[in-house]
Amino acid sequence: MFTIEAAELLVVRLPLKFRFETSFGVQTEKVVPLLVLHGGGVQGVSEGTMEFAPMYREETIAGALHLLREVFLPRVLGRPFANPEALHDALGSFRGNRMARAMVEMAAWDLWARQLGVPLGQLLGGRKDTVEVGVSLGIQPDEAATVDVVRRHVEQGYRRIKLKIKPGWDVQPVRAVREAFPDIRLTVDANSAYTLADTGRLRALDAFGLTYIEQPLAWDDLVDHAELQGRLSTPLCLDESVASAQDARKGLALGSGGVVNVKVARVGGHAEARRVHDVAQAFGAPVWCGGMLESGIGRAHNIHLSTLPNFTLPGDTSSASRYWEKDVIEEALEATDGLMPVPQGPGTGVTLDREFVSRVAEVQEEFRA
Ligand code: OSB
Ligand code: MG
Repeated sequence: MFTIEAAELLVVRLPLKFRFETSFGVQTEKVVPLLVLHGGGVQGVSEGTMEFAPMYREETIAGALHLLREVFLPRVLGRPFANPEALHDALGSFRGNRMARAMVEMAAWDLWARQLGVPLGQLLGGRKDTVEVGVSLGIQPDEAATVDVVRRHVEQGYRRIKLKIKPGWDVQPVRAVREAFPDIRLTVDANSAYTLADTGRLRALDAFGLTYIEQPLAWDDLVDHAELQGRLSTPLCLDESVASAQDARKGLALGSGGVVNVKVARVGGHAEARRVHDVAQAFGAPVWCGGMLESGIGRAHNIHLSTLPNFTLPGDTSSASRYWEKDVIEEALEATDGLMPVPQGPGTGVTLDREFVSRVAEVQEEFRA
């Protein structure tokens, strides 16, 4: 049993060290909502991965703050729960808004794991000490810059390179990178920028030995992805269009793809992420852990989730120092030779840098049972 005695909602703004261009547009900073839950003398912390505008999925930071303040926190504060899954069920009657609900669920997993004195990954059923990681590289100004940024990350040992693509920026950069690096594990991510009318362009990518093509079609589509998959030899990987284990089952049963990108917050938290992992495993489909440019808090959650056995492809959880001059946690989360060590100790094993966070926070609110 655990009871959430108090909660803190914090919002910090972090400048990104690189310009991140995708088919959505350009990103140069990250607004990070953090939730701290207190209970039994310890605290659990989570990060929201929704954004200012509903570009990736439908959720927004403003919407999440409203729901946490007015709906979700009042529902869970002061109530005893047998485990984080019971807390998840208490929020289960609400529709959508999985990233906002995941903030409560993920912080509860961290709190619960700390109360039990067990690393989060172990509590979820994971067994690894390190997890394999790759990088997600934004759209570059030209082919030379693309090959250059790939070279720098290959030299750092990342186990997979993912290139962001969009119509008009796809075959050329992929060909240039494949010619320069014939043997690397290479993938592309379109963030829903194509339609079935682009089938010819996407088929041209079959020539480059990509491990998968991530989310080429609409964010809420499974049917057209199945049609496209029938016309391509490269496996499709579903990201945006899997919000639950049921979505994963439907997508894999329809043949909408052969690989699933699991983002813990997108599907509503660790319990549902584990169910997505299990469904994919039953279909013989590998999964990998996606990223949303997280601060150290979300990054640590991703690393622990990635210790489950069917995470057999490298994830997007690259070194925190790629993203931030100053992270919100005290520990460094750094990959060596493409291997990210799983933080040791109870829960996520990372510690909020309170001094830094209270200095830069734009929102700092407390809630009591
Ligand atoms: O589609 O995987 C995506 C970042 C923001 C929104 C969507 C995506 C991404 C990334 C970056 O690819 C992954 C990372 O480095 O965290
Ligand atoms: Mg993606």
